[in-house]
This record gives sequence, structure tokens and C-alpha cells, in this order.
Amino acid sequence: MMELYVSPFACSFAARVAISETGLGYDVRWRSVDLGTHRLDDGQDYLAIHPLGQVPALLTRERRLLTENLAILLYIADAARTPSLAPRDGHARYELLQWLSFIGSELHMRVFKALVSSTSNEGAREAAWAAAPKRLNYLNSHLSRSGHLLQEFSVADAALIAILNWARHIRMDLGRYPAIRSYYQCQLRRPSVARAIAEEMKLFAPAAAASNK
Ligand SMILES: N[C@@H](CCC(=O)N[C@@H](CS)C(=O)NCC(=O)O)C(=O)O
Repeated sequence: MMELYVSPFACSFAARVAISETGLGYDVRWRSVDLGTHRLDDGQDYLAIHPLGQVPALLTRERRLLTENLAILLYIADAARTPSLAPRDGHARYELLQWLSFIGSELHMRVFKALVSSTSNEGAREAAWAAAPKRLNYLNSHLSRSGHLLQEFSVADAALIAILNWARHIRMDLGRYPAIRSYYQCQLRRPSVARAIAEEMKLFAPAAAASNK
């Protein structure tokens, strides 16, 4: 059995969508991480598992720890032998890696991280807003020609949806990027995404209540 370390509406949301797409849920033990205290729901110290304290992390079927969204999403897709979720060869494989890398570095780290974090300073926020249009216009232009990042829904879409979930929270106006907005609205209706949102909402409410105490 795999163990997936997640936190509601963090970038680990992508792994939840991927698990739902593959039907591997029966083989996953979900471990909820409090990113404020770095404790698991049973009080265990998460830093002893992943020293960076970040989610997602995955204890694989082989009992080896994998970190980084890109690697975890590929592991899940490969474990399920679902080639459309992560093409195994040819140019599509490289395109998948290209988009996963773009989402992880250019969108998550360069733009969204400073905007969602409550501890980032004004300079970091300004730099993030300044970096946003070039990257979002590039993505918008790609999505105006295609309903998915690759030819079909892939784990790169799962990763992108996890990031776009934050747009409303940071008051990013997706109306300026109509193809991204309609892509996101369409993805919200996808059963795996709707299911992941419902599951994370159940985790989110108690976590939010605890942090307000
Ligand atoms: N490079 C990592 C980044 C993961 C990451 O930043 N996760 C955030 C949640 S979206 C996190 O765990 N933040 C808490 C922390 O850094 O302490 C990946 O791609 O998986």
C-alpha cells in the first residue's frame, strides 16, 4: 500500500486527482500534514519523514520515499499503467515533463508561492505579480488551441488545476486570460477534480477551525 502525505488545497491536490483518475484509491493510505506545525494527524513529526516539511510526499508500494510533485505524479500514473495520464515515450513524454516543470517552477515558485503565502513580504509579492502576465499569457495562448496541456487529460493538467485553485484566493483576475478561465471551469466539472475538491473540503474545514483557535 502507498502512503500519500497531503494537505488540503496545497499542490498535493494534484496527486489526489491523479489517484482518482487511476482508480488506485484502494491502495492509498492518506496522511494529512499540518503545514503550520509539520505534524501528522496522529501527532507524528512530519519533518522526520520529509526534512523539507513539504507536501506532497509519497511512500511508494516499495516503501521508498518520493518527494516532488513531478516525480510523484509520474509514479502514480506509471503504477496504474494509464499511459494517457503520463505518456511513456515519444515526444509526448518530453512535453509532459516540460509542462510539469513549467507548472512547478514558473507558475508555482515564481508566481503563486509568494502570493498565497501569508509570510511573504511586499517585495516578493510585487516580483510575483510582475512575473505573472508573461507566464499566464503563454499558458493562455497554449490553452486557446487545446483543451488540455497535452492531447488528452494528463497529470500535468492535475498539477495545473491545483495551482489554479489558488487564483480566487489571491484575487487573480482570470478574466484577463479567457482560455485559462474556461479551461479551469471545464476541469472543475471533471469527476476526478470534483471528487478531489469534495474530499479536500472535508479536511479543510477542521484544519481551518483548528488554526483559528
Ligand atoms: N518543489 C516541491 C514544492 C512543494 C511545496 O512547495 N509544497 C507546499 C504546499 S503547496 C508546502 O508544502 N509548503 C510548506 C512548506 O514549505 O513548509 C514540489 O514540487 O513538490
